[in-house]
Amino acid sequence: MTIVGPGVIDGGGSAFPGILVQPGAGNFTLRDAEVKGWADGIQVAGAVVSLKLIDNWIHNNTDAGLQVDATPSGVITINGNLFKANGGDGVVYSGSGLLKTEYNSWGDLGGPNVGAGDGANGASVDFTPWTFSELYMDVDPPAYALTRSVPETTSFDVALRIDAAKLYGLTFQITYDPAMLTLNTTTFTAPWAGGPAFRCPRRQASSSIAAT
Ligand SMILES: [Ca+2]
Ligand SMILES: [Ca+2]
Repeated sequence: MTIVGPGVIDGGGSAFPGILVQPGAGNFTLRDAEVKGWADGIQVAGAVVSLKLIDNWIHNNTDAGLQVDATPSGVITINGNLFKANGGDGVVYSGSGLLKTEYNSWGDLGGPNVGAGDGANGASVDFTPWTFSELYMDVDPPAYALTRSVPETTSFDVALRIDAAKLYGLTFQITYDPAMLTLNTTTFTAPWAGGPAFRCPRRQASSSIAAT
């Protein structure tokens, strides 16, 4: 079975798992979905053959983000997911050996089990290396703080900042009300353009926006 987003699977506080993969299932794939508001976000309730969880956002479930109850066989690919703000661990694994969950994000630059990061038991889950990205906008220069008042027709700068680790790349979308603002220019400077691929906390791009 394959579920491909984008889309939200929202339990609204349900006591059940958002997705229950039954023992004996084969080739379950979940990609580009948001799973929130359940007990376990995804429960793999027994041994399955091949499992692919790619680029999902699994957050704010009251128990585990992903719970795998037995040892899977075949091709196991669990990459590019963000496990964040789940009540239990981000990933719980009860099978034998280590469940490979490399190149996922856990909600903290430092990885799982620290700061705001979801939990993961290193004795059962291989979560190293992990990724991280957090994009945010700020007025530029930042001394103006989060809000800034300008007269109509005046241009001002905003900066796009990111805390990130071990990403090959990322995409983002800036939205604004074209009735209120005009985008003048967007400037990308190194390392946004061809910069270091690994560990680049707090990089900056700038945009000039005019109040119309
Ligand atoms: Ca559970
Ligand atoms: Ca590893």
